[in-house]
Amino acid sequence: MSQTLSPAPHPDPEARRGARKLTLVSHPLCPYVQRAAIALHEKSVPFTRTDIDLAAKPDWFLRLSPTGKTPMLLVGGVPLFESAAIIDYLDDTEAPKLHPAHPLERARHRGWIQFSSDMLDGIGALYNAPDAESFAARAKALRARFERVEADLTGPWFAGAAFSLVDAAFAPVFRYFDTFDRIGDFGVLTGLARVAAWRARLAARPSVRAAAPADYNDRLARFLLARRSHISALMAGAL
Ligand SMILES: N[C@@H](CCC(=O)N[C@@H](CS)C(=O)NCC(=O)O)C(=O)O
Repeated sequence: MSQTLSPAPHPDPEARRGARKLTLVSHPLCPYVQRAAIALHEKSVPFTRTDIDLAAKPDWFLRLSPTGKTPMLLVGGVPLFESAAIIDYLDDTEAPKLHPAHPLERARHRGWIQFSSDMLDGIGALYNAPDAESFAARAKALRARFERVEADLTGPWFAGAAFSLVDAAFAPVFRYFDTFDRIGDFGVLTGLARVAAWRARLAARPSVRAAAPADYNDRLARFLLARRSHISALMAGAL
């Protein structure tokens, strides 16, 4: 009887990692990339980060990525796309687990990760608002989402004592406000005490600090100024 055997895993963990070299294809300002970088750091997984110019996407990237968006994680040459799928894969393959073990809780966490993606869309809508009126309406809509977060947040991390992928997904949301706060108080986070404590805790987490370049705030400020939107006009006086 013939038998098909898969090769035995190499006994050396470093050699095993080598067979599955990880490259995170990134953009310095991309909040979705930060999710993956945070998960990799939390799991102490070595990886190479390759930044690309999203205004002039390289051919190799377009060939590999069906969406043409960052992040893309190359796993030994296999392209993974969509940040939620990437962090799920990392959680399936690398310890410690950052998703809850219970399927019901895990599904709830995935819902909150999608909620944070919708908030990133809301942040994009805010910084692209063309005038004061639309800016105020978009700030109000974003605040309503943060009020919902304030109500559902357990603390000290989103779901209690353990740092989870929901924390990894929200950290880049808050990072925008480090730059927004230099421009003005848009009333989005005002008076949300539990959210404020969570934001401060996330900002101090080594994985969160390492997920964006040191000059992130200055890069983001330049990006916002170039939008020629309402926020750019506010910045002309504030920065
Ligand atoms: N749903 C995607 C969103 C990724 C995304 O929007 N990436 C942006 C940069 S932060 C991008 O690559 N934009 C370039 C483009 O859309 O052409 C995910 O979660 O990975």
